[in-house]
Amino acid sequence: MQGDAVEFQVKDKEINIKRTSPTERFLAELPVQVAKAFLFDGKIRPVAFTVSEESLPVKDESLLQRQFPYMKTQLLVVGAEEPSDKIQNIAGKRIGVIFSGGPASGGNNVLCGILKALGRHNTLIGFEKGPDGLIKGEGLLIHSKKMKYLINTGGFDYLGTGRTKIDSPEKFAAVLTTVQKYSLDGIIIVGGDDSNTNAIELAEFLSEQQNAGILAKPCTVVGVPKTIDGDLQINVGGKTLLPISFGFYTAARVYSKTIGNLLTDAASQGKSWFCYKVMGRSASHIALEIALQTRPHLTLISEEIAEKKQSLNDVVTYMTGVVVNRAKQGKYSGVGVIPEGIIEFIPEMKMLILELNKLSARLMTIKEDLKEAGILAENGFLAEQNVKELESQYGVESILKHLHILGFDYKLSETDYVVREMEFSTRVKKDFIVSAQELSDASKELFMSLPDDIVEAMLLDRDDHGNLKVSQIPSENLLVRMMKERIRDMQQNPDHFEKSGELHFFNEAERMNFLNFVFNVQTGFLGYEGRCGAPTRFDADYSMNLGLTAGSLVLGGQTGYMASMINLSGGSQPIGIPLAALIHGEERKGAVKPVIEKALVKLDSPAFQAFARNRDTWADGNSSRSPGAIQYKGELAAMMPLVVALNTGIFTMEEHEEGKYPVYDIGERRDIFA
Ligand code: FBP
Repeated sequence: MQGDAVEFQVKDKEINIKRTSPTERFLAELPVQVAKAFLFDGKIRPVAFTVSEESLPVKDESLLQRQFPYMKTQLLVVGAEEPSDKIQNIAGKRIGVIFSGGPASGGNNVLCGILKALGRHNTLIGFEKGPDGLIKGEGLLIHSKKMKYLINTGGFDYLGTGRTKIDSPEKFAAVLTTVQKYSLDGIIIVGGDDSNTNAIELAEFLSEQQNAGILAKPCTVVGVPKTIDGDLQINVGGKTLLPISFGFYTAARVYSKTIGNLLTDAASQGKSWFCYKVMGRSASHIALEIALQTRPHLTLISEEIAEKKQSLNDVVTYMTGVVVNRAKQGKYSGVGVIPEGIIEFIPEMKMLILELNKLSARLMTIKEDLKEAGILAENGFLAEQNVKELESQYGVESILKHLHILGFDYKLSETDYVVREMEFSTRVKKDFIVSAQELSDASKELFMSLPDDIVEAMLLDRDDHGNLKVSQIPSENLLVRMMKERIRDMQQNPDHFEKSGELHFFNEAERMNFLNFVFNVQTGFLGYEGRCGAPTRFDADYSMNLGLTAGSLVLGGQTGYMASMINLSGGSQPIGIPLAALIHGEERKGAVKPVIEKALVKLDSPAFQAFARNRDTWADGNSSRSPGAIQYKGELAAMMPLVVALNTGIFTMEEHEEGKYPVYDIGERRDIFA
């Protein structure tokens, strides 16, 4: 049983954030905006939340009842009836915190916000390397002296992060031990959709433990919306409850600066194209924000491709069309933006990935079984064992087939199979997979036609949450290769393409421009360089306030909620969003699992509509923009993400056309050390 006064030891880790550059020193002093709700007599304090009348519509009622009976679905708001001095006098609480998933700028400001909310009489304990830290159970003290090193820095380099899913009875039991060891009253999980799924599952589990009398006091769990992907956005009945996740804007601005520079380069040299993939996993919010910021010649939005059921061939036809139209006008350079997750949105690729995912999930089970049976050793495998015992389960044929797909060769001796790990060539791996007869005919054909680098990336192990590692798939190379082939065919046989209607020249000059065109193209990937830059002022302020909200939620004993700030251009207010309302069933690792639904780009959203209305004009290249470096001083520092400004009605595209920019207003600018 967990007692109230457990003695505990917490490591005080030396901080490795040195802040020696002039910019870092400047940012250490930069005050952040704090919402009025958190200001009491000029001091930053936690707020008390009350349960609003409003219940959010749930996505899957029966799933909720089955899996999350303890979780609530009402919104939490700062209400007048709950006196804030009560929460401000709370003392002796111990709150754990982890970062989870990929890094995003603003994470350290979340820590500062939580610290500020907890005040001097409660304790914040960080666990390193994400959920693994909670499982391992070695906490470190995060105290206010660290704030001057952490505030307004990018990255998670103080606490670290990880992608482990808390998904087995052993892992849950280990977290319970950590909760008991540190006598935790709350845990804050700073993460994306998968990490917030971890949060609600842990919230439910810890509620059960308390109800069963195993935990003597409640330990609540609260999430903070983090991810550069921007796919945590919540809008219910036209009301924005979560405008964006923190970290999105910084990453998008870092990439926009580079795309803006490439646009200027393309216009300067006039002879090369740049086709860049940009991070964002599934959703294309980042690609859309970059497009609105820089107006490149060509941008793909995955959600549109899926909605219009465009095939790989259709996508290549569209892209080639933009390049060829420019070439006809003698414009031989340009910039294309490709969203990271595109491959999963092209219907035939999606089908292939689903089939490969199923195969991969089964292979993992078989691999575990083979290990358990001693046929495969833990570390690198060289085992000479009789496989007879597995015969009854899978049949020898099946084992051998799967061993091949897993990358193992075998030899049959008198009594034993000798199994050995092999580096098979991609060609051989492809043959094994196809011979396993697990793919449909259409997928088989597509799979065999894909180049080796794409196949290799598709066969990589899935992450702990069952996600394909889309950042490793060089989709930009695949598309460019296909465009090159198409343009070469067109140039070799223009009459044929003219007859089929795919090529049209208004005059001889256009024809000559096209025939003389050499499609020089460089590809690139903008990804990791955007995740840990110093936060924009928007992210710095927003994440600090999310930290204050999360700290207030745990102090108030709320569980299964995600911190959010609404009304970003009007002073801003903190709210708590019930995670239960965001859960739906989704296929992961070959089975349907409860997960938080990702917010994808909506084709009827004002941000997408603004892009769609203008992209043909932007293809021309005369309207491209270069947003330049992130600003910290002056009016440009107050800029906010265009997708948020457009989607929440803060700003219109017409104002953007006029050269105005959207600004946010969270509250009052404060030196948080005071
Ligand atoms: P989170 O959603 O966990 O914040 O991660 C976002 C992301 O940066 C994606 O855009 C990208 O696909 C992925 O992480 C890359 O992950 P990894 O760091 O494991 O390579």
